[in-house]
Amino acid sequence: PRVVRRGDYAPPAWLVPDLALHFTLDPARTIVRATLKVERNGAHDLPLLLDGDGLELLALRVDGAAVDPVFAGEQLSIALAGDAHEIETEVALAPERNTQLMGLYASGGLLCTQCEAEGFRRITWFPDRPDILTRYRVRLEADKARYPILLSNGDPVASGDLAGGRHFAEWHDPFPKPSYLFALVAGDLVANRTGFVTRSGREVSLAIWVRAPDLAKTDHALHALETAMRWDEQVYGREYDLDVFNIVAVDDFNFGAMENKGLNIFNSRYILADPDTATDYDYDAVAAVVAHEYFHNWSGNRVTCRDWFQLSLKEGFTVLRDQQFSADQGSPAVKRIEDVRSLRAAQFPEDAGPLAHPVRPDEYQEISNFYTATIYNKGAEVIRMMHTMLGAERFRQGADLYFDRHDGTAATVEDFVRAMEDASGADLAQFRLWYSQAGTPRVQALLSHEPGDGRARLSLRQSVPPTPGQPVKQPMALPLRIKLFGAETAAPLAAEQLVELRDETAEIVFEGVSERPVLSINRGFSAPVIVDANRPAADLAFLSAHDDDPFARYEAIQQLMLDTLVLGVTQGRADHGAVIAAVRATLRDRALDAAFIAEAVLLPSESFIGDQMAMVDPEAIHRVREALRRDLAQSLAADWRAAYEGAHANRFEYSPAAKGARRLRTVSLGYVMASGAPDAPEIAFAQFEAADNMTDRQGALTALVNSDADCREAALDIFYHRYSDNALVLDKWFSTQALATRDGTLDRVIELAQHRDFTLANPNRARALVGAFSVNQRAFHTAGGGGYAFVADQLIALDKLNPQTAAKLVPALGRWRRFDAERAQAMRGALERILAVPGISRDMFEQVSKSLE
Ligand code: B3K
Ligand code: ZN
Repeated sequence: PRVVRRGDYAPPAWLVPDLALHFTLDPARTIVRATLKVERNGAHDLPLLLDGDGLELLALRVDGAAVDPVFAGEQLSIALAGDAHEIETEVALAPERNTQLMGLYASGGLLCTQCEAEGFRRITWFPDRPDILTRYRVRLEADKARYPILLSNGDPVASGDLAGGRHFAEWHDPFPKPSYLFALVAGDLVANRTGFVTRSGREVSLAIWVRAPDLAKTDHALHALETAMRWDEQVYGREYDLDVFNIVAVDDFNFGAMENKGLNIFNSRYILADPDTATDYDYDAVAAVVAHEYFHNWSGNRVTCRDWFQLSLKEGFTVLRDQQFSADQGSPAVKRIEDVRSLRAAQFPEDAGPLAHPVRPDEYQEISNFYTATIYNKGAEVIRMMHTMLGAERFRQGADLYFDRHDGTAATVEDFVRAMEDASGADLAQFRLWYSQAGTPRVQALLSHEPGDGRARLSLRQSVPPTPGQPVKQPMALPLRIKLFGAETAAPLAAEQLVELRDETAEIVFEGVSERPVLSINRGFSAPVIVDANRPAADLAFLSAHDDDPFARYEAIQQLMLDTLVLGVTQGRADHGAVIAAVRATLRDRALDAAFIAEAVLLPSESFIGDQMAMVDPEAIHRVREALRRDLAQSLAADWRAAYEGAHANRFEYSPAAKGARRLRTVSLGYVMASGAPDAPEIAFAQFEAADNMTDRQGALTALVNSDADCREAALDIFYHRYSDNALVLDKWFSTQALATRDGTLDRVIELAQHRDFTLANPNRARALVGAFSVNQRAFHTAGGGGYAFVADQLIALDKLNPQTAAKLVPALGRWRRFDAERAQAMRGALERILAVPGISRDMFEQVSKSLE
């Protein structure tokens, strides 16, 4: 296989300062004419190399004269004598046959593009690498009735009618950009518009483009966009720079959204929201993704990446920025809890498995496989640690310096870290290991107390586990926020400290500690590490009631639950008393807000419990977790009813308080159902029917689908018929069943794959069934290997259509080392079967072969 290495980077031999693109759009056969102005970059006699993929080359001219194409591997090689030339190409493409959804493709009557990372080469011959910054002029021609709206990057400069019912539009983007940020959209679209005046007085016209029936579902996204634009001015001093900002929603999209300059293209699930069809989770995700793509205008577009090894430069930073934004819109504590939960659910397992890679990888076969939780979420944590160590003010100075220094260029991770150092005076030499070493560091923390001399000693020891290609690791720089509380008085024994652990071991001495201290460590999740503090249940219960850091409080109760569950699985039994008491106290604490309570009282997921064990026993984990759930449900039956009633929101409102109430209501409903109370299904069904919003409706449906209640099938039918014309809600219908914790889920999922509404051609639908099922630990690992065989069949079929989306679903099968011999063998068998398919894509080959190693 082709391997691309970071160390092989060389600056481009030729630059392309200007590009004119002319599209004659047609779904069956689109003609693209490109005129590239190229300039020799430095003294050399290398040819110009252009990338192309699946293009039918119709013409090639150099300085106006036709030439015969010469190919060097997949590239077009053009020998040029002078220092500046004009290259013209003409190619044909078939957007309607593009099932990969990379390059120019058709989606629900629209034509649209996706170019990141290497899709532009599927549109025209071009040096498709992010360090070539080009000014684009684009002319689009299309049938006017079918494609009345024609959009591209930058500002509109001309439009008009042509013969034969056709029309044209011309767009000019004044900002030189890498090819991965190119976009066009053609279609029958309507816009939800508003104006925005930037703080320096630029008037920007904002528009969200959708098909007419969806227009009523765009207010939330548009409002989020305005809020994000204002926030970036206030918090990062970053202003928008064009006269228009367009967003288009499309139904077929490989991931969430794309930050093309001035023309963001979104998966419709991250734009469309109304109370009847979107949950609170969806509303939050819409706002977060709209903000994320908008923030890329600076962190990604104005300053872009030199090469794809630097991907986290834009993604890690932009994720941090969207997390900070979302925290500012609601409860920062709950946002932090959610972010850490998803880091642990997606990134920690990645770091612990065969696909582990550093935040700045050293090599790849297919870059699409590196849009990972490590690049995004761990990358965000790494920058968050700099924020923690430098403080908000110095961090902002570092960010300003970074933007000023590198505006209009393609930069590196090293440039970012150096700007932070130069602006703050901090030494981040050792800290850089976070970019080069993979694996989640572990910290052992041991607190001892000598009442006689009033001293407490905290010994810390860190280790970073080996990962593929990195057997030995150096100690990292870990910022740990630490505080001690008195076990009797519940008072803090000293102010919080920010300890920077740099060596393998360290000892911190606290003076004047007269009462027994309780350790609160990694508060706010200040470092993305696994802390093993071995605290007894009593200390965790204490912290869950008294810690003044909300994250630490959440963490304490979750650790208590986790310890109890792991003990239950490994020892066959565990005392539930401490968990029940802690949950009772949390539920009854009037000072806590509902959203926090809902997060805190939810048991760790089956897969997170599995992640704690060297050998995962999915059935035992399910049994032990269900037993604790039932015990909690029955012991606190009255409390759950009270919480359920108390969290009754009257009419739908999207506010932090109303969201929190709905969340607690759904979590409580889950416990009411788990108690086995005879009236529980009726309560759930009543909520299902009476709900005036999707959060309550789907919450009730989930509770029913997870149960054996008779009305579960009726609820599923009602839901299906009510929303049968809404693809995004049907996705929920599929995923709710694929995630079900009850018996028989595998059979149901196999059946659903035959359903008339199931298709692998739509990535959202494929993920809703196959993706959701593969993270349902118990069902996916059903004894006999049927889950693995099912997923392998689906991935083999999907790879033929859409390799990128298929390859994303491989990691579940790659966890075979953590399962018993029989399961491991069946998982490997499934991987080997995929690998043996003739014509397997590069995307799948890389993921599957690495998973087998
Ligand atoms: N930059 C895009 C992701 C592109 C993924 C390509 N495989 C969206 C984002 O992160 O904002
Ligand atoms: Zn991004």
